[in-house]
Amino acid sequence: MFGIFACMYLEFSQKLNKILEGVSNCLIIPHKNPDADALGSSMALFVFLTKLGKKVKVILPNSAPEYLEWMTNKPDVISYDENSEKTKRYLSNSQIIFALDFNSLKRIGSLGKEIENIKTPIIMIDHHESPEKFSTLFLSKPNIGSTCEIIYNIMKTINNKLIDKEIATYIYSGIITDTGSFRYPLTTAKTHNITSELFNKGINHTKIHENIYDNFSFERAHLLAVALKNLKKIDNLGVVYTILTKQELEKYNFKKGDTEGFVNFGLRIKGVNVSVIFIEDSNEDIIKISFRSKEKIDVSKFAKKYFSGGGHKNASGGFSNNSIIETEKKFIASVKEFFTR
Ligand SMILES: [Mn+2]
Repeated sequence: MFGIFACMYLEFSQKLNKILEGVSNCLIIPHKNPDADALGSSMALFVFLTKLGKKVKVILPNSAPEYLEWMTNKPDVISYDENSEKTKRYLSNSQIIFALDFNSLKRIGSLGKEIENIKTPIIMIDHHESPEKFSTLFLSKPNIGSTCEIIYNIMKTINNKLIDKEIATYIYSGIITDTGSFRYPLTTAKTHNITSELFNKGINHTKIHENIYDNFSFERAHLLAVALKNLKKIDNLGVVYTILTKQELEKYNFKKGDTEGFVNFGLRIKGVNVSVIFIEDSNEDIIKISFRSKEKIDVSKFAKKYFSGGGHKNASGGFSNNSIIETEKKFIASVKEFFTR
């Protein structure tokens, strides 16, 4: 029907409010391998819509990592990979679908096929670059640090009084993870204003940080040590990278989410502007790649050009179908081509 780029919260929120008036069954879908922003925005909206008197379900394309299970531990939250029949039922019952923290159906894996041709209106709310057109109404704000910040503003516009401590806790979780605890460039005075409002809702910020960050298993700490030990640098270009092989992951009993944040450590080295991690995925038989960079360097362009990826300017992902050795070779050559121009 209509899409809106860079529209005002007020305009979007009013349109959404109007749509919600005629709707009682809502569905929320975040991206696959959900992080705290995807889950935070989904769970905040879940509670908010429930308080508005709606019946709400959340479908995760795959289940949340263990350290974020405290966010999703509710009977109305299911994962598609474990409940495909229930998912289909929920899909056919829903009158509106929210797509949160992603802007391309590729980001929800095989669940994308289930909603590709669905007639139910889809509302997309997201902050990644280059949104694809699969939604009925969308709010795309690549200049905002987290989807949680966007969804907070929408909820605040619709009914500020409904925002309680639980909602505030989810929102804070997404904000801190997607802003790197308020240090990434997209952190603004507005982000801090929102945080102040969340504090006034009674959040326990210390506890939230502990829940999200102080949750390493002993083996995960060892796996981090391996990732740091494997770190290599590409001379004079301020680029470092590391590799975790299948064998290393197995040795330290790798669980989904264990390598989260490892790539950021490379940026702590003086003079380093780009940090990359290659992780051999034995399930999908590909090498998953994460890219991080400092302010001016756009790794999403690099990821897109050489490794079929994309994402944000300073935080992107990609993959390779080749072997580790070939991938590493290609990477070094690409870095030399891309960063010496
Ligand atoms: Mn996000």
